[in-house]
Amino acid sequence: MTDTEPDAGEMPEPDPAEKLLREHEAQLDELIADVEPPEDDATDDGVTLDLPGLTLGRRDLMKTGAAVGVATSLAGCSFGGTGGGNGNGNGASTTDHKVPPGEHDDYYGFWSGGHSGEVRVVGIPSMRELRRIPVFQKDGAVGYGHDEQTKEVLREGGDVGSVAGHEWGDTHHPILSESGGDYDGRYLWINDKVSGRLARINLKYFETDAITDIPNMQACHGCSVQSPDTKYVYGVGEFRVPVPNDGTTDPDDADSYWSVFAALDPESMEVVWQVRVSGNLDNADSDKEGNWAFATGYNKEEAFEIDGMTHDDRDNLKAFDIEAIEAALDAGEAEEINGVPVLDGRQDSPLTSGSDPIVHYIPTPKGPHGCDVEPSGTYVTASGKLSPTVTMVEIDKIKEVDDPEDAIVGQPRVGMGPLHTTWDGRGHGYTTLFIDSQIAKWDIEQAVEAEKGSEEPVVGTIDVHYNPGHLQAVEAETTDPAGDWLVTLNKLSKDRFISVGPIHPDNDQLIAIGEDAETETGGMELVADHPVHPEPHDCVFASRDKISPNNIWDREDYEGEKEYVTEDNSRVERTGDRSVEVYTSVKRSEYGLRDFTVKEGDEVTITVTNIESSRDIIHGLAIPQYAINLSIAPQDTRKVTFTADEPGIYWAYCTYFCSALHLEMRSRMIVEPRD
Ligand code: RUQ
Ligand code: CUA
Repeated sequence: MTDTEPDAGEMPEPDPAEKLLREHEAQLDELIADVEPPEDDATDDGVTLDLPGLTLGRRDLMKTGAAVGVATSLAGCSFGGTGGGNGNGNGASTTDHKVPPGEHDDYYGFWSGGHSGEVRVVGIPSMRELRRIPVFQKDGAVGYGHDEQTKEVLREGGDVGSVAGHEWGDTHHPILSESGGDYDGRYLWINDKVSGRLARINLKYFETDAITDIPNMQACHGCSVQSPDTKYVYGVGEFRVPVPNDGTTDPDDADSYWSVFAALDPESMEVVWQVRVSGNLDNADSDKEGNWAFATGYNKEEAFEIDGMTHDDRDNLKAFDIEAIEAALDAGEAEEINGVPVLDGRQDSPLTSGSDPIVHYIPTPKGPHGCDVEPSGTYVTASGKLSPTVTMVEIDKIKEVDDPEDAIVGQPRVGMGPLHTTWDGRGHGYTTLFIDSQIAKWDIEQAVEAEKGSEEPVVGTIDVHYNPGHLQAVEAETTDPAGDWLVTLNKLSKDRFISVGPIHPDNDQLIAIGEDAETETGGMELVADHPVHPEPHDCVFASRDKISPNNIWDREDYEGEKEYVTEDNSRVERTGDRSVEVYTSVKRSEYGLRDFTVKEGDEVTITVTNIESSRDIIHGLAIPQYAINLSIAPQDTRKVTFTADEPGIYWAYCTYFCSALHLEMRSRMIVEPRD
């Protein structure tokens, strides 16, 4: 008990983290209770994993592992009541992450916002939230989805409102465009796990400029770009869905459910190809040379319920051979389905056998989750989730070996519930341990040398609070990570902050990783806790000199037909019996038109230009009775079209406090009755 927790009466409540572990174990017990243990180590398709030093029986993976996890956690952690200190007892922080007033952060951090459907921009190391970029839903704060240009982005992404799931998004994996293996500051892509959608943010303006609704897919989960030059952007379809889903499918026919791996063109955002695979897909990454994409997955059983999904001992890591895929497309092997070419990459497809399979299925322990290629591009890792290990595949071996499992060259035992792995560029991996509530730091080369299943490669662990999902080190997805900071995105915060009611914030923690010390933590030092609105999943960091947004709009970048409206050409133009165009400039503290008159029933288009050229002077135009809410940045022009169906006089006002005369800054829309 800590004094920040509510008084639960006479009985002392079990320590929250301990309770969580017990619950988790109980869940695992329940999960495996009805499942027959396998007769031997063979899986249904006859693949066996002979890994010295590691028992991969089902009970070892799940039940025993959980028990070990509990023991380790109780011994190694100091749960609750330790305030902001480092749980491993290193005392006060010596690593200063504070950025003094007026000074700038070293890194841009881009965070997914989960089912808030947005992307957040956070400065590192201060952890200050700098902005939120709405992606999959309207946002009144910046007028996104209120003007015609951004309405069109949402419309293209699947008619907001016409499909229930398109009312919002669930963003997980932000990913930056690359040139030569480094971030080039042009774009950021983000998935939507609600629907099969992928969106692009233009980093010149930090605004969403495209959303693609990917056919044949529900739940675009993993998201990655093809290094080193962003040849493709990948969207990974997690759920298996009937194609077509028109009511003709036999619900029990697993073969009519699809999960696809999709490649999009980074510029046009069109789907270039899809590969249909066996089992569910999860996370993705690419190699560093443009030859491979990888995806973890689960439910190789293709079952519909959890007990069936967890029946076998193993799942697999899929390696997509880009050259073989492109050759198969050229050879006309694709079938066009709902407008996109689809290759059959299922395990029993002719395209996955022979000398040049388009997909290699590499067997792994059950339910691999995080899929991460380390900076040198030698190994791709699949973090165990249900196994206490990280599986390391040597990329160059994938094509060489006859038996795909021979490409597995390391399998360090890192702890309980490994989810995601990141890199410092000095030869270490860092893996989140969801069940242990820790991060394990391990040595990449030692992990290859050591016996599979050995704990030896682990050089230190640090407690985090609590239950981490993703973690990300600065610039870890480039070939040359900076290696000074790491952020862990913890799913639960529990007692870390004053209570704000039953829906708690998540807790993002900043960890200094610049020093490789021979301490219990291997030099990792916890330096800050940051509460976050639910629910970020992942983040990505770029050095601040790699991103250079515009501070005001450049007229050459206007999207579509838009006039730059000056004070002098502010005007009302009748374009038809029932249509009117209104053009107005805006500046501190007036609109080019102090009022404008239209007729009842007119279709009205208002075009507004912010003629300011001063940085950070934004103006709004709101007419609440007609749900008009524009935000116009300096030198930008935005439009909105609506029908003026109710006669009356309506104030149009500015929504940004832009000057001492902001309150007086008005215009009037007069809607005359049609006689
Ligand atoms: S997932 S907590 Cu959506 Cu990236 Cu692993
Ligand atoms: Cu413009 Cu207030």
